[in-house]
Amino acid sequence: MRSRGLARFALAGIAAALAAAPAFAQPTKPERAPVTQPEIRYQAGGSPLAQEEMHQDINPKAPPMSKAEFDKARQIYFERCAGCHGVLRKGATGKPLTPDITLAKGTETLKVFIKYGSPAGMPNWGTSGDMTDAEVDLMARYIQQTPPTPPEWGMAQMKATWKVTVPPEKRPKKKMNNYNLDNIFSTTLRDTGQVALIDGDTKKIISIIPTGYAVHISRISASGRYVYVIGRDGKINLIDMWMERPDSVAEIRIGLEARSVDTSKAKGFEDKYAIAGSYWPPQYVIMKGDTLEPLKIQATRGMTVDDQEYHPEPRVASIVASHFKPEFVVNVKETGKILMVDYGDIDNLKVTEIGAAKFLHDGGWDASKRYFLVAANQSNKIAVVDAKTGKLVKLVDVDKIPHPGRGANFVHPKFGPVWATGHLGSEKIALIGTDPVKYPQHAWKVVQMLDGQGGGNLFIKTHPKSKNLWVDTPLNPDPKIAQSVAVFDINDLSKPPQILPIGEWAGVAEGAKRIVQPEYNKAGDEVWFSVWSAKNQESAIVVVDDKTRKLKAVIKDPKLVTPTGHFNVYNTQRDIY
Ligand code: DHE
Repeated sequence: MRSRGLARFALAGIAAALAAAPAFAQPTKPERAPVTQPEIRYQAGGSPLAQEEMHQDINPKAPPMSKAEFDKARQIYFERCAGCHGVLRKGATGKPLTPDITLAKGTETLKVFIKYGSPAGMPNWGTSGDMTDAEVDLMARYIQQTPPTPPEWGMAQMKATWKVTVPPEKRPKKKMNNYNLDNIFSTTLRDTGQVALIDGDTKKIISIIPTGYAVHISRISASGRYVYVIGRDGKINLIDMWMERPDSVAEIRIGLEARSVDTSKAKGFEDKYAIAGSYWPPQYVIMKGDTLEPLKIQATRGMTVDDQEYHPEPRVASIVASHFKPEFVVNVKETGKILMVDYGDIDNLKVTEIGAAKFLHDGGWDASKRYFLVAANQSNKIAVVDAKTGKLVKLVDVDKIPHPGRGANFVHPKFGPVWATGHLGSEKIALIGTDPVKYPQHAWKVVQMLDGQGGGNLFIKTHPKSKNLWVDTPLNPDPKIAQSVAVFDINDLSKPPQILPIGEWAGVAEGAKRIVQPEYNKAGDEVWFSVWSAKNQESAIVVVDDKTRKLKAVIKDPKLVTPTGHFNVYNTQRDIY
């Protein structure tokens, strides 16, 4: 393997190639829309399952492979392909690559697609120089083998990885530092497996804390004392912000691959429980909030919402905590089900299962925090759930591959309160009415579509005190667009957005400089952006004055390696976005 960069996206578009290419028939009517480059770039992050030992099942019909070859190909598959095609290759957002399909194609045909790619989105691995001919041949043979299954991860495995480094009785009884905790940012340092705690007032790094592999998100406990950080490898770190120097006090591995964590927020349950969901095994676990002791594991395997077929690996995507009920909202990607998990009595757990739409991903509350809006990304829909009644309110059609992060809430001058999402697959920004009492005619409808800079949007943000709506486009293939952000004036949304060259402002010499995730400080008068370059290049954080839209500060430090998400304590704790 000569280069790992582009190769991370290998095979991600095989499904599209299978559907669209003449050799595989039906060239004129692909079953799925072609896979776009932003989609491939987004979904093909390496899976930690690449490191797991798995059993090789010899299928006499598949081309022979030695154990060494099988292990090498398995590693490549989990680093690049599993995100779209699934751990068991049964298809996820990409098509299935099970032996019944691939054996019929045969090695030579599969090799052509891996080597040359296809206009439908399959990268040209061989001709780009990312894969040698031998590696192309290896992968063509591998995807004809019986898919190996990674191990399960139950209570025994969780307990074996659970460590309380500072037990609750040895922790401070009050805040022991002078930091303004509300305005600290927990910033993901993706490729070093760390978070940086940054003081929002002084813009200085307080500490760098080792966490799981390719750490994904941070969430804050109801009291604001604890920060929970989860890595893609399912490792959670619990950080105590009351310590003289905030640090990790407990950790656990809740699965082999994961993305989501949250904490109980209802009255009487503040800081009591944490919950995390995993991609593999497909399950979620409720833990003690102050120690991460695992208490209850629930599987998510089951039937899909539409055709009601069994899905063996429905991944747990976003999880949020209700602010007024002892309930976690757990979004199960491949089955398209939203689970309202009542943690009021976890020995007699009550779970309300709401059928929504397949491929649930990320989402957030409306401004009243009664309604939860979540993207069913490959279904091009936003599902709206009423957390008070525990019912689906509406499936709202939006544009191609909505990706809200947690979305953005503001009061539209004409349509009243709206929640906004951008899209990975188009330049559109959809505004959905969220007030069924005062604006029933607009509720749960797309009341306006704005035109942003282009596709490849991941996150969108505003603040109750601001009149700006910020939209990033880090996955747009045009570097100029990926390195800048669009900002709309909420008072006059007919005006085109202003484009700010954040990457340029960072003063970083070279690098991808993708601008990702606008995040407000506590006061709502500054917006922070990560300038995300490669691991061996300089990255930065750029702080913009919200009112003037002018550069306010650039945070640079050799330790700020690949910053991506950042989470302001106050805003994250209270779900202000
Ligand atoms: Fe994320 C949130 C999954 C790639 C940065 N990401 C989420 C959530 C899920 C998810 C399920 C919602 C968590 C929640 O709210 O409980 N992300 C995935 C993937 O499966 C995917 C597509 C591929 C992968 O291999 O992981 C993926 N994500 C990325 C990235 O490449 C990003 C841009 C950079 C990075 O750090 O890896 C990225 N994801 C984020 C961020 C959030 C997130 C910053 C939190 C957004 C928020 O505002 O809450």
